Amino acid sequence: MASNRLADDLVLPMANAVRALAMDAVEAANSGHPGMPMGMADVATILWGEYLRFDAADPRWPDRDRFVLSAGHGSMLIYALLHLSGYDRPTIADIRRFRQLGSPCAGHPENFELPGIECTTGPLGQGLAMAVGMAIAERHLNARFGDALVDHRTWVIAGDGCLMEGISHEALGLAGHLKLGRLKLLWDDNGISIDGPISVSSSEDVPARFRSAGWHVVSCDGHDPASIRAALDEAAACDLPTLVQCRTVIGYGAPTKAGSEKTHGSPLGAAEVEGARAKLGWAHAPFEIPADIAQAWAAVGQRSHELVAAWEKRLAEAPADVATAFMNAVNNVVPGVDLSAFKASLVSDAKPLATRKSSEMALQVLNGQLPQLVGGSADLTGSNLTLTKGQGVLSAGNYGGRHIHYGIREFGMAAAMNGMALHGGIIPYGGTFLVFADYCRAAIRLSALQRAGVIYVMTHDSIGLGEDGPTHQPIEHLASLRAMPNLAVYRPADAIETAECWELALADRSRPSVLALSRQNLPLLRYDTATNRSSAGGYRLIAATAARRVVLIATGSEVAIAVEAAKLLEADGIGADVVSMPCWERFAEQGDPALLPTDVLKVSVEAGATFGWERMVGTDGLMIGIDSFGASAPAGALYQHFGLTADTISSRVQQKLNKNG
Ligand SMILES: Cc1ncc(C[n+]2csc(CCOP(=O)(O)OP(=O)(O)O)c2C)c(N)n1
Ligand SMILES: [Mg+2]
Repeated sequence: MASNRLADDLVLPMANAVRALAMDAVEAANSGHPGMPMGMADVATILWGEYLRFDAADPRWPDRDRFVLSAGHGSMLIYALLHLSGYDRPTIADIRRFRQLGSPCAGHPENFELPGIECTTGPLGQGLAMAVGMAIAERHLNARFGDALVDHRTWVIAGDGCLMEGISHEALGLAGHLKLGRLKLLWDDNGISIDGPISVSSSEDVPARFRSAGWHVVSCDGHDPASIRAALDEAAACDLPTLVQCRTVIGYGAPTKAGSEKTHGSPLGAAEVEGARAKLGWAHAPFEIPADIAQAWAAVGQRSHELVAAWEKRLAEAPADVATAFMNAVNNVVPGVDLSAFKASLVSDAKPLATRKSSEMALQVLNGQLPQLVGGSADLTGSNLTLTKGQGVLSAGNYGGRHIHYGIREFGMAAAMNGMALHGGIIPYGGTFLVFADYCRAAIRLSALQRAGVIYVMTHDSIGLGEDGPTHQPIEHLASLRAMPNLAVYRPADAIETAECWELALADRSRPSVLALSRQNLPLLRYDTATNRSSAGGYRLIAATAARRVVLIATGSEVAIAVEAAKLLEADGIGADVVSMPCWERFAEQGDPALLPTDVLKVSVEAGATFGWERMVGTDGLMIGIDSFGASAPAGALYQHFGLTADTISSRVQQKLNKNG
């Protein structure tokens, strides 16, 4: 099955080169995790040396196998593999500066630092869940472009921690259901985590768990090349997702600490390192790789040259439109979308629509224009309105479908979408209720950190969802999402803004977006469609008629209420601007600060926590929102109860103006 075998007498010294670099780099940094790379060095050497299809000279070859180090704390493993197999970076100088400011060899592997690092890992379990997304992307693109262009595997190394995390349940359940046979998970079964033996906290039968989810399971002695090869052969040949249980010794080679949690996350110390060198028969100075081993490793990085050349030839022979569509997809080139006719139809109909509904209508058009859009929902398809006509469902029997039933797996969905976006070729969007953004939050954070342009369709975005009550009503969610760096949070006010926010989210390929959408109908507020006014983050929707004394700043469903409140104020001779602010982040980047003048009362109106609105209204402004949990009642009654009505807003503004004198 493997394309070639490493010479038997080379496997151990090649693996020892990995071990030595891991020990030495952790020693130099006086911090890091030597145990995992030392334990998995033999498995990784055989995987990279004989199975993984990659070309160090062409790290972005679209049909490369994906390798995910889900146990990201073992980052020195991947840095050593990349360096030894001949990637331009990391250099040995980079590795000497492991974990230091400016070194691409960060504490945990970061996809934006080094080609060859497919995703950022460290938060345990998420690497595995992202790999599921990569494996979905591979099958989907295979269905779209055929075996000639897309035919690769996704290999993951995960530790006990990854498999103990709850997200592993979601990830392996989804992978088993979708029969992702190209996904191969190598479990570093060393029986140890930070607190000591795994038995202090877990008694579960991990292989049985995988089997029950539809995976094939093989096991091997992770320090015996023949056993590793037999397991990897079986895994590679199997058309089910496969768990390869690799029984290993953490810190393998360390004379007194091997097999103990002491090797997990701290330097071994000079004496132990010296002892390990002796035990492993590695007589070389720190960071020094002898020429024969360096050469053997360099050959590993070059062994797929012919595969790449053959693939390039197939690409060149493909019909021009197919080749262009493929390269545009994998390079994340988003051809301009055209929603002008759609926006014109919204204006001519001018009927009230929930923004989740206008999102669905926009998607109907967008899905026709952008074949790389792949949607989905965590079992709320009919509520999130993410599935459009003709999109087709992606399933084990139809990988070409473009909508995924993720099941009730919000975190798994979000992480899978990260994997799809990072694999390339797909722009993923997926839905759940905004309140469950918290279930996805750790993956949203990784979208942002990894610069992955995932689009989160989060509906039922306030008390406006009504009767489901406070468990389902987001309060602090907008504020908490806005607090996250490199995430654009959109809360459109009507159908036109919804279309605009979709345009912006699609164009933004290096940061994720959240679209917070209403369950309830909202009137059309915008009749001008020539320019995308949401792109500035906030804009003056209505200008004061009387002398301006107030600026009302609102988002989403509260913009229409602010417009009514402004009318009441104007009727009393108080001039009021209304600013619609669908996206704070864009407003900070390119909004017009003159919209928020210092000499008038500024008032925020949003059906959520007021936390943070001081930024817009100042400490002397007025913040109208909800700083408690919601309640169970019809939406209209809740808006009354929480004072989010034109009457209440207008009288609170007048009180504040009177008090200010
Ligand atoms: C979500 C998450 N929780 C906690 C940690 C901190 N952490 C890093 S490694 C680790 C133990 C992992 O055990 P295992 O996967 O068995 O790694 P090994 O000790 O075998 O290298 C923990 C708790 C983390 N990185 N991510
Ligand atoms: Mg372990």
